[in-house]
Amino acid sequence: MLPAYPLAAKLHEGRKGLIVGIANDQSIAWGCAAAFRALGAEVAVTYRDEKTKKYVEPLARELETPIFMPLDVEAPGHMEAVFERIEKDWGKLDFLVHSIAFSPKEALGGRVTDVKRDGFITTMDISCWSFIRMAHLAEPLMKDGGAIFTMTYYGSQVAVEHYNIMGVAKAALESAVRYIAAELGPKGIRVNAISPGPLATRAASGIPEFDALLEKARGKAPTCKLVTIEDVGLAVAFLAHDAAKASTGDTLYIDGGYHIID
Ligand code: 0WD
Repeated sequence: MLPAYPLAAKLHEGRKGLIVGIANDQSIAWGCAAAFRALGAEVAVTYRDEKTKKYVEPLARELETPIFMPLDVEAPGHMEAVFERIEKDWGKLDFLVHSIAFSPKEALGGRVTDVKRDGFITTMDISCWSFIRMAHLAEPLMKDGGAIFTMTYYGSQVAVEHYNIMGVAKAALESAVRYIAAELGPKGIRVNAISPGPLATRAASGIPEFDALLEKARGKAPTCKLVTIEDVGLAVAFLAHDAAKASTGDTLYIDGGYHIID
């Protein structure tokens, strides 16, 4: 069920956005899609492959999404096909949420010092380059300006145990956000990274000892709580609104204040 937010206005009525990275109803991307839809936006949704389609399809129905397409960022032409369809059906795009990351088990599970070239390239390709490419494809559709988001994690800033090569990819991603924000800012396109605290999603299940990370987050965050996908979704929807029109190029932490505590 879509959440009923205590906000009188449909803040995103008439706006159209693309959300990439829903794997199931625990996904951060689902939290974002639900928030945008509840606030009046139309959302296009993608699924990675036939396996994930069956989990994403009912969610797409709930969102009344008019564009529901496969998108594997490693598959040649997939990204282009999604943006072409958006161009054809909508002729514009107001916001884009990139919420995907992947690292092969042997790359993620080992030391950064030992990472093999293949694992490094796949990690960077799916977790960072796909964002750069999507920003490139979104630019011509954001004729009246727009807002672009990607998901990062604190392991980009400090060495977080078990986060390993993904921390390196997230540091590159945050840097890409700054450069793209600088480049697209004059066109009224804002670009931000969102850095949520740990959430028990499918992607997170690939990180060894993730439960310990959750416990640490709960214990250290000034709010004494874990964040939820609803928290992240609402923050992204707020940042996509003109109310946040002076915010770009930043990494916004939605982590209950975890990162400010030593
Ligand atoms: O604690 C967490 N869960 C945090 C996640 C804390 C801070 C940041 N993040 C980030 C992740 O690094 C990622 O960038 O948030 C983003 C979304 O992650 P999530 O919501 O935790 O993960 P999940 O629900 O598993 O969705 C990630 C999805 C994949 O799911 P599956 O389970 O099907 O691998 O990323 C997608 C896919 O749907 N994905 C791809 N999509 C297109 N092409 C690809 C690909 N090649 N690879 C993965």
